[in-house]
Amino acid sequence: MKILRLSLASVPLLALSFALGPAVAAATGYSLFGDATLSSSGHNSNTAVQLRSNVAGLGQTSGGIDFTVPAGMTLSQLANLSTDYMFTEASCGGGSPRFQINVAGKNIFVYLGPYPNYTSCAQNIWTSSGNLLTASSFVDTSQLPSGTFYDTWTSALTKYGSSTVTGIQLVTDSSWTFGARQTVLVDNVMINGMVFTFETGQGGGGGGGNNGDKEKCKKGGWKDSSAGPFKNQGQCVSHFARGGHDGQGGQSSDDESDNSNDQGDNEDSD
Ligand SMILES: [Ca+2]
Repeated sequence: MKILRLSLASVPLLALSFALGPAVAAATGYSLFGDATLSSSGHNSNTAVQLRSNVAGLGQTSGGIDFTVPAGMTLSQLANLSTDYMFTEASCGGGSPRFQINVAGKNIFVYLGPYPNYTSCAQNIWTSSGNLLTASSFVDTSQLPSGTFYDTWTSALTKYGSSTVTGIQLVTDSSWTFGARQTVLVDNVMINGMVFTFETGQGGGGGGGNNGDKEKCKKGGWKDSSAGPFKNQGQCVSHFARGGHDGQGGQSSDDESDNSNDQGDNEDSD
């Protein structure tokens, strides 16, 4: 649990990791579909994603998150899959919520909730799935050749380990089994080393300086900023306000044109 609780101080670390390699880059790579919305009640945080399955005729009957995975990743390279979740309406059952691991144009399903029925999830309490892909974890490979509903992850890897994973979704769509709306909040989805916290500005979009980066200067974030070192918050804000190119981060090679004495001029700008 502790490992999933990203504090504000972790944000610059994520940004740094982004700069060093692709592993964390996809932490911002997700999209919502169906009845899925950002919710202001995250797990020890400001934001989660609310997924809903509405009964037929009263809205969309499914909601989900589509995660971007690293290009070329094979099933055998997938070692960790988990999420925090909390039901606010109905429960788990009827085959959802579930992760869908896309391989060979089909899905491997990984169900949330207690084995073997994946039913009777509690309401209004955050629960961590733990890693759903341990060697003895059960996954549903019945869509694939030689697959079966209760397949172990080890067995799945033996059969399909070299297959490319083209995407991963987290879906809920079981209103049909409850005859009522099914609503679940999910947060801190972990796919290998990538953690999706759904917080505003997570990862900064990877596109260089912007307002999201500027925000990270606040509340002491300037001390840990990977773009630094900075002398104070104002200098950090100023750096990103200029698009991250003012040379205060030590890369002053070709920025002489606008170096009009920018030391300390923004210390109280916010
Ligand atoms: Ca969150």
